[in-house]
Amino acid sequence: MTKIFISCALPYANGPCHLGHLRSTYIPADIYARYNRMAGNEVLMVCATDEHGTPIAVKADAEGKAPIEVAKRYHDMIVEDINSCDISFDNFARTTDEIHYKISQDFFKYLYDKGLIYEETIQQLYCENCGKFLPDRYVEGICPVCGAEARGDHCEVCGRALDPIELVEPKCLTCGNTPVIRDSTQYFFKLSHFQKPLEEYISTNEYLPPNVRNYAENWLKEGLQDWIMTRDMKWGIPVPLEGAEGKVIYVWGEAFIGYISSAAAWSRRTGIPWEDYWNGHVVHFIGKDIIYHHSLFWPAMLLGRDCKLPDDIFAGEFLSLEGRKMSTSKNWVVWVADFVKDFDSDLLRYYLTINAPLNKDTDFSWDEFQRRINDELADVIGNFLHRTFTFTKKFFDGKVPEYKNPSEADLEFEQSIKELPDKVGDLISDMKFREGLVEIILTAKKGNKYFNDQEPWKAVKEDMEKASNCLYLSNQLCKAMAVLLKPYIPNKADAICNIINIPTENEWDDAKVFLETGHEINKAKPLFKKIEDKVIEEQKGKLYKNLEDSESDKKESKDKDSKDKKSKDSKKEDEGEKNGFN
Ligand code: B3M
Ligand code: ZN
Repeated sequence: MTKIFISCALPYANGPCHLGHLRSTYIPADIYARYNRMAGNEVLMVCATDEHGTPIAVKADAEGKAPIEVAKRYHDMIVEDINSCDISFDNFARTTDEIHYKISQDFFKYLYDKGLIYEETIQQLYCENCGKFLPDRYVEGICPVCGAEARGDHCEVCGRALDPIELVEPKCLTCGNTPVIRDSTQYFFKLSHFQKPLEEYISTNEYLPPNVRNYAENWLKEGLQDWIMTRDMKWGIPVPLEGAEGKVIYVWGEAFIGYISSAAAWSRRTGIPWEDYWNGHVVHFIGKDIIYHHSLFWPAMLLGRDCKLPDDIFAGEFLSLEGRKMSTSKNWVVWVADFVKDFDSDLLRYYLTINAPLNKDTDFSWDEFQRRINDELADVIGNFLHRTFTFTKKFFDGKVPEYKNPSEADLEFEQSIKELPDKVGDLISDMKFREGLVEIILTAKKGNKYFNDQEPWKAVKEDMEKASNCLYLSNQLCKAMAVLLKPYIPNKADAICNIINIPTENEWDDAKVFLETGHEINKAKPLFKKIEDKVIEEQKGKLYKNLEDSESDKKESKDKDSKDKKSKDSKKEDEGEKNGFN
């Protein structure tokens, strides 16, 4: 038995969840967690909302609200989204929880006392109109590398991380004025100090997947620079040092600690020490855009804090939508809350898993979603279950029949059923979630072929033993699937268990135990309905309408801006005339 610590990247509390979040982190982490629990390992799976930093502060300013109000609103939405998809976190916390402040400040202090954090005075952008420094997203301008419009900390077009001071034509996001440069004292983390141990960590860690290793190796080749760990802003965790009033810890300097503070809150509640899990096997599930942070910055912080490093960092690649990059600002996105209004969340879990392995970028398309649900879930799995159950009811009084004198075909099919649990389990352990699901579908396909070949509808009249064997084995595959599908589609798996009349909580190896002859099953109901074309057309219609609406909203606000500007300019001209300046 192993203890496993699983975390998912902490979502910023500035918007609800969309399909991208689910695909890259929550669903794979949940499959892994559920499987491991069933396989007898002890799992602690945690997450929290990331509530500091400019993403939330800027949103709050725009709404004229306090950041904590905005964070709370989105925290609640995110929790609902996550629950609606049955993601089985043991604890889901907030980085504004008191325990998180305490652990983060202690962590900072520890690094500072060890000489791993030092002070330096640097130049930063300051808005004289707003009377504040402009960290990260508080400033916009032109990317010095690619010339696109960029935010202070990041250019979405070329993907580069930026220092706001590098921006060409910087403008204060709040008031639009051009900022000035001012000196400010900040605290830096000696990341450069960890070059060698990180090289060692990345090159010797047998679990790291190739995408994480490759990215990390490239950055290590460029050489690590020290990291600025603080910001001049109000919203955040105060720097716990004398003379650092008005400064907060940079959001990326404390967000990771959310993994630990969420686990510590769980320990408080349960009395079980989270450290035992951290000292077991630690897996972080993240999106690929934050590989840098997790493969280098976080391990360096942990090394500085004299802690064990994560064993595995699993980074899901991107999900696009109908062939275009997802964008929340353009409303080119499918929100989880909208999806679950119209469909069972298991369909989403199924599609986002089967669609592509996680180490490949992939696309969500409504047509492809419909095709996979109809052709695979309904026609392959649903059909096999339904024909087995209805046939058993009709010809065997709802009882699992006898198995005697198996034929060659029976033995071969029996073998496939018996091998399935280990095959799928090994693949999931190996983070090959899609491949595990493919094995289940292929076996169900085999089941359908076997059923067709045995022709039990004829055999009940001519060769009862053949019909019995066929239904005996078919029920065994249904049972195995009820157990093995649980990590993937937990609701549907429970519904199958209910029809088969077995408990819904199973161990993985229960899939290997055959139902006894005479075991009574319940009445079948159709589990997977086909999705009609008109339903898909409606979804596509909504999506494109959202895009149009957001484009026309933008146009309106642009027109309004330029009108405002014109009226300001003409006002200035008026004043000029009055004062006789022209
Ligand atoms: N809050 C979200 C992101 O950049 C960020 C993750 C923090 S994980 C410690 O995807
Ligand atoms: Zn300003």
